[in-house]
Parts: sequence; C-alpha cells; structure tokens
Amino acid sequence: LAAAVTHNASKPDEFLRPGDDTPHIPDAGTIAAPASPQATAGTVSEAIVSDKTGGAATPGYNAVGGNLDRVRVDSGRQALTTNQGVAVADNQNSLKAGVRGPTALEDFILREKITHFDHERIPERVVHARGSGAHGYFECYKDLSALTRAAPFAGDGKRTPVFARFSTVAGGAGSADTVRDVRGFAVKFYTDEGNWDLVGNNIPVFFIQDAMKFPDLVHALKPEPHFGMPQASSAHDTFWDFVSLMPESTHMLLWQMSDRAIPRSYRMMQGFGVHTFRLVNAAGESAFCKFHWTPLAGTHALAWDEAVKIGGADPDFHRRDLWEAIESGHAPEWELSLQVFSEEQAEGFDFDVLDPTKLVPEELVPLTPVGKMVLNRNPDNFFAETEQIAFCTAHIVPGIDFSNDPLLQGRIHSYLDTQISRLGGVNFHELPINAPLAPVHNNQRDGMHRQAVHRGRVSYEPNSLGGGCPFQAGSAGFTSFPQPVEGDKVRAKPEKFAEHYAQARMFWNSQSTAEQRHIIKAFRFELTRVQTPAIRERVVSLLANVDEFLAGSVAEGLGFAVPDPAPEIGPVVRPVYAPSPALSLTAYPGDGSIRTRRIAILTTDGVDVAALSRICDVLLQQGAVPRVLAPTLGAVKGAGGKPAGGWQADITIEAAPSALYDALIIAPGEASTTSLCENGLAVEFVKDQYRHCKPILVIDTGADLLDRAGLPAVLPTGDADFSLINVSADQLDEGLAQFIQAVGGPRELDRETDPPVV
Ligand code: HDE
Repeated sequence: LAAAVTHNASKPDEFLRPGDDTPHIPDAGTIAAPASPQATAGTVSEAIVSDKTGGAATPGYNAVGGNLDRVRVDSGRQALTTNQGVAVADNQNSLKAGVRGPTALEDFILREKITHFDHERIPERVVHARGSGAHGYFECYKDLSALTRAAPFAGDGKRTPVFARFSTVAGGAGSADTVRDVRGFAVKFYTDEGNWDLVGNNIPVFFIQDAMKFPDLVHALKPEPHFGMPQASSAHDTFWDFVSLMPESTHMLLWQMSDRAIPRSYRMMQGFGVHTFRLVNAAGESAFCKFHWTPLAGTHALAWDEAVKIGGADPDFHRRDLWEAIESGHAPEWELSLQVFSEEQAEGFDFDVLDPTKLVPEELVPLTPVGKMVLNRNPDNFFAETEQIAFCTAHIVPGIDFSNDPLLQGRIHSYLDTQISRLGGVNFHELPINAPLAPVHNNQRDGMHRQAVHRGRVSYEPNSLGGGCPFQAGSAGFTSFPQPVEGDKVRAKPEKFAEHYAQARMFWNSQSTAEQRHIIKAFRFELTRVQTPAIRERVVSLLANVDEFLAGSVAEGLGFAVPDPAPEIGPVVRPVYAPSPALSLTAYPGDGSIRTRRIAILTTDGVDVAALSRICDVLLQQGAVPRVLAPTLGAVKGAGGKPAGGWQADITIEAAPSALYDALIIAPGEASTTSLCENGLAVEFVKDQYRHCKPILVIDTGADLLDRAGLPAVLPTGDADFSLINVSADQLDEGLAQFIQAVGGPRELDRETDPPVV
C-alpha cells in the first residue's frame, strides 16, 4: 500500500499522474487558423480566434473595467490550487486506500472540489432568465441640468459606464433566443452619484396596470404547472385564458404578436422605460419623462418561420450575434431620447400617464435625443457578470424619481427582494458587477457573504464616537420629489384606466400592410395552439373592439365567425387617434449599411475562384461577414478540379442552414451549380432564403439553382423583385452593388403569400 501511494519518479508509468514531477506549464496549443482567406481580414471568426488566445480585456477600456480589475483572475502560468491556496499535486486521482480500494474521507481536495461543484448553480431569474449582456458607456450629448440633476446628464459629452442586459421573459436560462416574446432591455448606469438602473423592455407598454396582477400574469405565461410545458412560449391555454379575461392586455397583445417579438438581433430593437418617470433639477423642479432607446442599426425583425428554424439551428443566435458584433469591433449603439411633459400637460391627455398599458404618442410629445449608449466590451465571465448582475427599479439617483404608476410602485419592491433568494442574501450589492463606482458608506452590517471589512466601533447614527460619520448628505443627497398626495385609502383605479382599446387601434392603424399580415398570422398561430375553443373566441372578442378586419381575419383562420365584441365595464370614453408612424418598425430603417450582416455564399467544387474572391473582398470592405458554405468541409476546388487558391469551406450547408444568414449569394461555376442542384439541402437553403424575403444574388450558371428551387421570377404582385438579383459573369460588380443595397434595406416582404408558394 505504501508503495502504491508514494510518489515514485523512477516509475512514471506505474500510476498515471500527470504533472506530479515538476510544475508543468502546458502550451497554449495551436488554435486553428480561419478557414478561408477572406476570414483573415478583421472578420468575426478572426476576432473569436484571437479571443481564444486568452487575451484579457484592455484595462481602462471603460471605467467599470477598472472597477472589475481588482477581482479579475487570469490563471496563465499559475499552479492549480485549492480554494485555500494550497497547490494541488494531482488533479486526476482521488485519495484511495489501495489503488482498487475505497476513497478516503480525508480527501479534502476531492471533497472541496465536489462540494463546490454541487453548489455551482443559483436560482435563475423568475422571469427574464435567459439573457445576454455587455459593457459600454453612455455619452450625454448636451448638459441637461436645467431639466435634471441626474449625474449622467451633467455635462456636454459626459461619459458614464454602463452594463446592459437583454433577455427573453418566459423561457428558462437554457431556452432558445428567437422565441416569440417580449425582450428585456435593462441598463445599469454606474454614475458618480450611485447606480441608476433603467429596467425596460423592447415594447413601450405592458400587459397589466397594477403590480397586484403580476404573479398571476407570470403564472399564466410560464409552463403549465401540471406538466411543465410549453417552455419559452406564450402559445398555450393558460396564457391566453388569463389575457382574454384581462381586456387591459389588448394593446400589449398587439405589440407582442407583431414583429417586435421576434427581433433579428438585440442590436436591432428599441428599448423603452415603459412607465412615466420624473426628472428633477437642482432647484427641485420636476417634469414627467418617458425613456426611449433607438438602435442606430435600425429596427429589424425575423420572419416567424425563420425564428422557429433558428431555434433549432442555433438557440444562442442573439447571444452569439451580440458577442460577435462586439468582438469584431462593430460596437452596437442606441440613441437615448426623452419625452418630457409637465403634470398640467399630462392632465390634458385623454389617457392616464400612470397607466402602463398606454404610451404617449410622439405626435403629442416629440422625442428629444439626449445621448447615446455604446456597448463595446464583452463580459469576461458570463456567470460573474451577466448572471450575477442585479437590476432594480429602486436604484435611482438624485435627479430621477418615480411616478405613481401602480405597476412601477410594485416593481420598486420586487427587484431588491428577488435578489435575496437569487443571489443568496442582502449583500449582493458587493458583487463586483453590482458594486457602484461611487463610494458606499453606511451602517448596514454583516449578513451572508459580507465582503467589506468595516473598521471602527461605530455602526449607528447619530454618533459622537465616529465623529458623526458617515453623515447625512442633506441637499446633496437624494430627496424625494415632494409630490402632494391626497385621497381615501382605496383599492381602485383612476377612471381613464378603464379604456383599453383606443391605443391598440392606433397601433394597428400605424402598421404597414406586411406588419398587419404578420400580426394576424401570429394570433392565428398562437390561438391554434390553444386547445379550449372558448378561450380562442374570447381573445377574438377583444380584437373585435380593435379592428373589424383584424378580428375577422383571425376568426377566419381559426374557423369561426367573429363573436360579439368583449363588453365594456361601465361607460367608457374612447379617444380616436390618428396613425402614429413611429409605431411601425419601418420608421427606423438604420443607415442602410451591411456591417455585421451574415452572407452565405453557396459553393462546391467547380466554383469560379476569381468571382468568389471578388465577392468576398467586396463584402469584407463593407464590414459584412461572408461565409463560404459547401456540402463538406475542406478545400473547395476550382473549375476542372484545380486547387482553388486556398479556399476552404467555413461550414457545411448541413451544419448552418439558411435561417442563420441575412442574405445568399450562389457563387458561379458550371460544375458547382450542377452539383448544388442535385443537393436537396442546397435547394432547401435557396427556398428558405426566398420564403424569408432575404436578398439572393445569382451569377451566371447560379440561376439554375433558382429554377431548381422553383422561385418565381417576379413578385406575386407582378412587380420586379429587386432583391432577387440575377446577373451574368461580366456584371458581377453591378450585381454586388444592387445586392448590398438590398441587404442594407428592408426585406422584400411582397414575396409573402398565405400560404407561401415556395
Ligand atoms: Fe420585471 N422583474 N417585473 N418588468 N423585469 C424582473 O427581477 C417585476 C416589468 C424587466 O436583465 C425580476 O432580478 C414585477 C415591466 C426586465 O436582470 C423581478 C413587475 C418591465 C427584467 C421582476 C414587473 C420589466 C425584469 C426577475 C410588475 C418593463 C430583467 C429577476 C409589477 C418596463 C432584468 C429580477 C435583468 C426582471 C418583477 C414588470 C422589465 C421578479 C413585480 C413593466 C428587463 O423582480
């Protein structure tokens, strides 16, 4: 026995114990070079490869990076240790009584390792469990001190570090990104006067008017309790049962059934603070305010069929997209705008600004751009940062204050409370990602996982033994806006809360024809999944109060006649709104650039190598991400089977289906096209690109694949299809120019028919 456990350097093979001789520092290993020549010039794949070399984020890249520096751990050239810092000689074998004997209880190394592992998971967020985040900064355009004393707005060009987290609502932490759902849009500002969290969504209104109903809403939305299905989906009976009995949900339902709920990217969606907030200046004057984030990349959505297919092909689609955009240097940006209005103005509106199921139309109060957010650094560690970040609507700073919106009032409580079980105690604010950059001094003490080492004997105030410190900040500190309050203590709602359909109708009337089509189809899909006929009918009875055509189309798709409109509770004054163009996704096309857009280039042996090189060069110049797809990995050969100058497939057609790309180019080459025409996956690829209304460029012989896929030459309307570009070999550059314009513009939604012809 003694011989077996004693280290014997002269018999290295007796027991397999790597590293038990001298400390062994392994090589970093060879990291595969990017597959194709085009991948060497600043593309996403290159950025990811270089990231794998373990390069640490540049210290000081933004201020919060500095804050995290003190806790960053890089284990390069370091020996493995226990959590007590004791070097571990053998990380392969547990301590045994004889090589074939039982494991010794004294093996503190094994026990520490397994115990830690057993407790690696923490509860996921009860909602918004699935999310992705990044660091960056907010830059204020102009000093806004006349309006608010909030630190981020306190100077021209002032920068405040931020961490933003985007999320779905319903699904668990491991669910797919592209499900139909509202998206969370939460931003933590590490201001020099403390942390301010703007915890919003990508839709400006909400399902319910009062916090009292939130647990009911979430219970109805989450997987049904008896069998735990469905995951990450609202298409089931309990959700629709609940909302069909809550007419105040109708406005939000229209947004949720719109393309907003299947964004192309987190980088391409708006964000909204939803509630009415207050801004307060140094003189104590206050105005109401709504917060809007607008993506500079424009607002873009997926097609539903595409979103479903991406869910299978790459459930991390949005997470990967955000990560890759930042790694490749294309930092996403959003402009922050305010809608500022006085209390007197608010009283004149025909809706109540405290009602979170209503928005303030831009026609009533225009948007004022005040700054921009740039997300330029990925987290070092998903768990430490994205998972442990704790947003809280109660985190406000001097210059920002709450309104009496009853939903917001409930949120102020919930977010701090939920962290106590999620993050294991009251000291979650000390986790590096949550710690403010502003100094923290108070008399709160102890509790689980306390990090701060408070010195001195004083932990109370007032005190004389500590010189009265920490002292009250007086007017320099946070002071609640002294809003006069009167009235009986009641459980009730203000009168204007009773009207539920006017803004839903405004939203509907503001949508493009294609957007309306998508809303109808989304209702049809969701309600088809509902098993209880009475619930389907009740939902349509809500829609009957919004628009006849909408209700009629949904009812027709479900196979019943439009029921009577849902009855009103009491007499209601219904305002009439003109369409508001800002409510359509088409209002924010972006700058027309194709930066970060993923372009599939279908090839196989026999491809025209010169054309392939030209295509990739042009796309890379535009900042796009071209990917060479072929039936198998390995070298792609040119005409006559000649080696094609180092061209390799980046990925196979089988491993990366059509839905993962924004656009398609079928590379020319006679033999290549003939072989692709025989490949069902390639044909399917082309069909899906067409069905999802994405640009397709075919050059020369590539056109055969269009015929094989049965794509119509013109749109169902009879008009030319600008996004289906078919050019001869000598028109390659003209074809590429038109293709780039099509990729940077909106999708060709006129291709859509119901059901699809392709
Ligand atoms: Fe949340 N919400 N919520 N919510 N919410 C949470 O907090 C809650 C609401 C939103 O990336 C939870 O830390 C109540 C509206 C986002 O970490 C929880 C009510 C809006 C995130 C919670 C609402 C949101 C959350 C779960 C009604 C848009 C994710 C875990 C009274 C303006 C933040 C957590 C992140 C997360 C409660 C309604 C947005 C339980 C009680 C309205 C973006 O505290």
